[in-house]
Amino acid sequence: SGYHIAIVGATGAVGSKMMEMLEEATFPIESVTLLASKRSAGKVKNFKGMELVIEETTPDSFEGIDIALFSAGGGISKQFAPEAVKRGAVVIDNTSAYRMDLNVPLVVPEVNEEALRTHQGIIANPNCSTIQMMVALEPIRKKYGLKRIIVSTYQAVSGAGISAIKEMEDQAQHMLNKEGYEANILPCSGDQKHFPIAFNALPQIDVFSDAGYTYEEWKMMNETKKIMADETIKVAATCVRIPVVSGHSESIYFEVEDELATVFGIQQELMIAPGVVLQDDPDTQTYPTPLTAVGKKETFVGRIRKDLDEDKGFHMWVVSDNLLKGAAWNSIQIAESLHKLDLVKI
Ligand code: A2P
Ligand code: 11C
Repeated sequence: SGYHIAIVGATGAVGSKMMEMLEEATFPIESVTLLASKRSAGKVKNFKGMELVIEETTPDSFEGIDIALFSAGGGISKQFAPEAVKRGAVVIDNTSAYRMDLNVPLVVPEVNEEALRTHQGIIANPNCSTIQMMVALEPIRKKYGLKRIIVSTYQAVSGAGISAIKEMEDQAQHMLNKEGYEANILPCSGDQKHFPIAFNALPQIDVFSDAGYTYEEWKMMNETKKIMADETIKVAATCVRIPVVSGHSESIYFEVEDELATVFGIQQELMIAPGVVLQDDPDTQTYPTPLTAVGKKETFVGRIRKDLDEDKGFHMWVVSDNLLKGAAWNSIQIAESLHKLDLVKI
């Protein structure tokens, strides 16, 4: 009578939020299975007043599961998502493991919910910084067309997981106490050098890849084209980590096709757009910040203004909770959409 749901990575920064968001889901839930590594097996977490015991993730964990939400790193998704699908589950994967696979829909429900109809068992949740950019740009693209995006991000530390948050807090404490400090995780746990994030800004998220761009930047560029189903949109990204716990911010320059586009017209579109909250009034210093966006499911937009040299160019500032719309909430929304479109086998 309801779905059997599994969360892989239930102890992590995103997995914990998935549990919270699942508590607010409107589709019927029969059971919730919490999965993590062997290290966490036996620990207890609360869901809707029930005590659930965390289990180690194994292929058999997915027996009888209808919807499996993955957020335990790309390697775990590669290892276990096919096992879950083999056992009849539909996988909503919050890692980058399958995002660019041709057989895998990459979905932001406000933008391309219909892409879910082609799923073959695995659905990918886009990167957090891509998601909030898509939510803010899609209404503008629909009305005025979109030719080009140049984005710079100001990304929160929680995007790199719980251990990165702890590292930032420790560094800040030590620096304020004028003590020595260590850097072992950021900018990227898989890279050779590490730099402090407290009182700093790091122009590297994930490892470097082709043409001098990092993977995070490539994700934003490639995922945008896939989600908007338009290979011709020009996209360039610079991704920067700043010492904020949660809430990614983005400075977005974009060029539209329609020369009749105005700031007022864009504001009107964003005011009625799903998932968007417009906070844009310089006279009253109204604009979004990470601290005001954190804990909310929406994407907040402000500072919309025309470029002074390029007729069809505009700038805006976009903020969203990277763990919610950027990850857990978008995944639960995908599950809601799958239920609505009757795309879960049960
Ligand atoms: P665990 O807490 O047992 O290590 P974060 O992104 O916040 O760092 O969280 C990563 C998540 O991925 C955690 O829930 C973590 O569980 C989980 N994880 C790590 N390794 C494995 C594994 N081998 N199998 C399943 N889950 C894993
Ligand atoms: C960050 N965007 O803020 C990353 C986290 O591809 O799902 C998410 C990485 C991903 O560090």
